[in-house]
Amino acid sequence: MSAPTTRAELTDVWSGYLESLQEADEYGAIEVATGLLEDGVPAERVLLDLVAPAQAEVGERWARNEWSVAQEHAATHISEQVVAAVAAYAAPRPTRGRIVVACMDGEWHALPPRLVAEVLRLRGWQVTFLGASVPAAHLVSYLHRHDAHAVALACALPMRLPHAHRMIEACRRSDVPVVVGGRGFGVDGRWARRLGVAWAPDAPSAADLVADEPALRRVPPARLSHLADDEYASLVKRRGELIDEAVADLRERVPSARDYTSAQWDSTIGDLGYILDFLAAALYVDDSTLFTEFVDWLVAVLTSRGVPAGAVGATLDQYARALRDFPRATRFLARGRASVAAAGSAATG
Ligand code: B12
Repeated sequence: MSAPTTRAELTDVWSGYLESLQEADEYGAIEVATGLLEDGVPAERVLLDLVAPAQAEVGERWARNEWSVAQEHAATHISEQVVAAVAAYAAPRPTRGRIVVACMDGEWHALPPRLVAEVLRLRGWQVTFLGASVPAAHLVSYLHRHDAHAVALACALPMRLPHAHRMIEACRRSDVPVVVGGRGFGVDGRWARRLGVAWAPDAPSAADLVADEPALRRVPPARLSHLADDEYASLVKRRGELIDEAVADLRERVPSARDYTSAQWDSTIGDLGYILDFLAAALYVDDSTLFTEFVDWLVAVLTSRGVPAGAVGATLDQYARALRDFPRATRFLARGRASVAAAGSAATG
């Protein structure tokens, strides 16, 4: 068989690959990837047209409750092994400066930036991959000790954007140019622009950008004057108290909540916290769509697990009562509420 030459042809191989992920067949998955390399498919394509879309599909199956968390973890582990096998096969020698690649503090999605790191390596850069959740202070001290041409920071969850901003600023103080990426900055990178930082939609664009230092340094300033209203800071300060109030409200409103197991409470409190963290991030970048996109996602995930959309709506109402003195938060919560109502009527329809 000749080597697949188009993305569509790779897609055929992809279904076999996905089956290996589903069956947790590590050797099968590695064989598919190395088979492509042996057939002459460039390593970069194997990473970006096979491993990356398969991982996105893993996420969709988890979100639809078709795959368990354990299946997702097994598949992700296999993808990591595949990336390592592809990197070992290609074994590029660095001819250019050092790029430090790291996840934002609190960010555990290390595989997407790992793919970026390998693509940068394939393009000749010497890459130091620091992996998941790197505290800002440690990143900065690393940058002080090692001469870096640029730092590439990853963020998969928009709720980490305020942390991302602090980290970007910390790197800038070390005079190292920063490029960011990952779905946390929005599909079109609009929240990166708000934070005043260079953004790349994918690994090849990141590679082009780091090769163009003037472009990397030529970024418009952050537009965050709305933070003067203090809503973001006050919400963060009141986070614990707001969750306690929402739990009390839930106990009163939903009699069956009194019989929740501790695991059910853990996940409920986790969701109550996520709602606030996404609301806080939306306030930080002053964009209600960050919050409504999250609400849509949460409703879809919960309804696929048998939790009605109304449960999210009632929590948003509770937060809206508690935050009635916060005009922007009130507006964002109302938009989230409308999104829940739309999802509810779509489900009924
Ligand atoms: C694997 C995975 C995990 C693993 C990560 C392990 C690891 N080693 O990476 C674990 C189990 C830790 C995890 C945890 C969680 N996850 Co998760 N995860 C995923 C999953 C399935 C795959 C991620 C991946 O590898 N994607 C493949 C890459 C290639 O795709 P990509 O992001 O588009 O990357 C490209 C570009 O964005 C860009 N890019 C990416 N990063 C960077 C960085 C730079 C610097 C640059 C320049 C470019 C760039 O280049 C890439 C290649 O071209 C995604 C689904 C998805 N669609 O991605 C969910 C997903 C991201 N997770 C999700 C969620 C909700 C979570 C949790 C909150 C779940 C929970 N309740 O605990 C936690 C949060 C943990 C945390 N604080 O970080 C949601 C996020 C939804 C949302 N509304 O934001 C997703 C989308 C799943 C879903 N469909 O609902 N997750």
